[in-house]
Amino acid sequence: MLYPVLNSSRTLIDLSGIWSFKADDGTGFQQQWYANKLKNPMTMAVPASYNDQKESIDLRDHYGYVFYQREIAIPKTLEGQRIVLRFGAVTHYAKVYLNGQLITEHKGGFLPFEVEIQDKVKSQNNLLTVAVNNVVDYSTLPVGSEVGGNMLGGVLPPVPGVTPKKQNAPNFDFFNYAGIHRPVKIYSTPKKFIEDITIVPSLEGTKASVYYKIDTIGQGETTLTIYDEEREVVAEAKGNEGTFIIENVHLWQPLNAYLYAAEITFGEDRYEQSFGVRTVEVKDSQFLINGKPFYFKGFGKHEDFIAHGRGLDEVLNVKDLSLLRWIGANSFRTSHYPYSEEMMNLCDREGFVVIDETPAVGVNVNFGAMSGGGKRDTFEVLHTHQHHHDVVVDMIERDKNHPCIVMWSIANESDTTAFPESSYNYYKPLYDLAHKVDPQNRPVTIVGVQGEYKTDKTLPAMDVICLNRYYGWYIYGGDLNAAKQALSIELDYWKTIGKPIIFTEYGADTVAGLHLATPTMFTEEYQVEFLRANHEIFDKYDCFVGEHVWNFADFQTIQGIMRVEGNKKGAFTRDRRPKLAAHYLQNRWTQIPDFEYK
Ligand code: BDP
Repeated sequence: MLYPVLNSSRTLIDLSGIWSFKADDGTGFQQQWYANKLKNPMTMAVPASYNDQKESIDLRDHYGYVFYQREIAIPKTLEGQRIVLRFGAVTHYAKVYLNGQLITEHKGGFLPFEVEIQDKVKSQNNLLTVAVNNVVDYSTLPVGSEVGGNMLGGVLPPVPGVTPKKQNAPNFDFFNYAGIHRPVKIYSTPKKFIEDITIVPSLEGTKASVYYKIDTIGQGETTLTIYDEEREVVAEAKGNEGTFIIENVHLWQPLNAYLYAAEITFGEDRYEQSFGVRTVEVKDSQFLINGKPFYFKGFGKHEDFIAHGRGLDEVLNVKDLSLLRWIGANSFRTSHYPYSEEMMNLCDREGFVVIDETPAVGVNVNFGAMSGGGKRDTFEVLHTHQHHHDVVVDMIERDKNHPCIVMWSIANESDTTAFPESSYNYYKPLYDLAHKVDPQNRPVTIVGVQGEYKTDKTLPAMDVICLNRYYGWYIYGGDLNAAKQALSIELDYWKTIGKPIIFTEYGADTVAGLHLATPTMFTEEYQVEFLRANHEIFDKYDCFVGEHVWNFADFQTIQGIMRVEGNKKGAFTRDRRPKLAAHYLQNRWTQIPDFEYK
């Protein structure tokens, strides 16, 4: 799906701003709130999560639907054009009404969707209503418990006769922010238009051979003109599918990006698609970018900030990449959902290397909110199969042209060990699907949870072994010698698989400003010693090709006895102040080269 743009053939209208808003009290659909102006609405900024915009625990913990509303108008100059209403992301389920009519629905909170409206819209006073559902359950990604419980909640049994309020029980460790999280836009195209663009560069010595495919609707001629960064024409082509050559190509390199622009015309329509030329390959136990062994330095992150929750914030994105550069990082994982298109565009320009992850987190009924009693087969209890298939396809279709993305992660910490056969049967088709759908055929992985690793059949079937491990925190917390021994024992096992290993999470909760000369858990000194202990072991293994600390910054979670106003494993605080560990990491990472460390 193309990112919406403004150019000489396409108009772009941004609907960001203050919308009317009302949380459903159970009567919203019955009384057809979408058919008329909301009665006594509150104000709500879009794009952003609604949860933290107002002082109200009921709104913060709201369960179910909310209604967003505003009027839209379409300039008369757009008559005769195709007009599209597009949502960057609505979390988790959206029903969109125009003038009281349902015009589209969408499941999944982290990917875009759109609907043509030229035949449904008047020029003035169109009532646009978006009903948004935040419920997470056995069919959604991420997954929520349907029987209550809270991943971080109380440990004592409930008291008979007490009715707690109905709340989501996320089976994941981040706040279940909801709302219209990414921009809502109207764009126009001519009636005959460019629908999709696929670009697949490959390298032949000093030149690039670039396969392209343009999907168009209607009859017309397609032309391509390829520009370099100086806006010099470096190649031209005609037709909807083919190959062009770029001589003396500039490679897209980590932290040294180079972007070409493909200007495509089709009849009256035009679209400019940027792309980079770089190769990605897993060979033996190395991860090669442009043919050289790459070492991942960086973090798992979150889209998370004060007041706007998970809403798009381009200032924060620029700031975060600036901090990543400052600390000597070269990469991050979009834990635990695909990040905004704006962030992926920015990473293309800045050269950050990205592992792109689906929202499949909590696919594990023997874990967190859903564990209790004997082990159950996750893949029999949950019915996420079709939706999981859809998000893999939609994520790759959205992100396929980004040079910054070097690997797909199809899930985080799923139940790959308790029922290894069921897990393999669930994930192997998704792994194959990701390879099939991706025209660039990037490596595919799943991020593995700490547990009985020797029984796992799923992780060894992936291209890269990605491990989340908490030796020195959830296990052997405070005993770093034991942590190092256990870590070595585990890495000795994974080494035998013969694939590259990346630690996609390791980290220690740390309260900023809490210091002790003798490092104990939660102090800034312990976080440094924890990292140092892990690194001592990582450096002994040639097949260990990447370290992503959990987490880049402190982030919000549900309230509960395990978290003090959120998860505190950040190297930075939630407002982006460096902890002691950030300085330690800067010292280490600026000495580790991006290539050929191992
Ligand atoms: C892992 C999860 C991550 C959590 C982290 C933690 O992948 O989402 O936030 O552990 O406990 O289980 O801090």
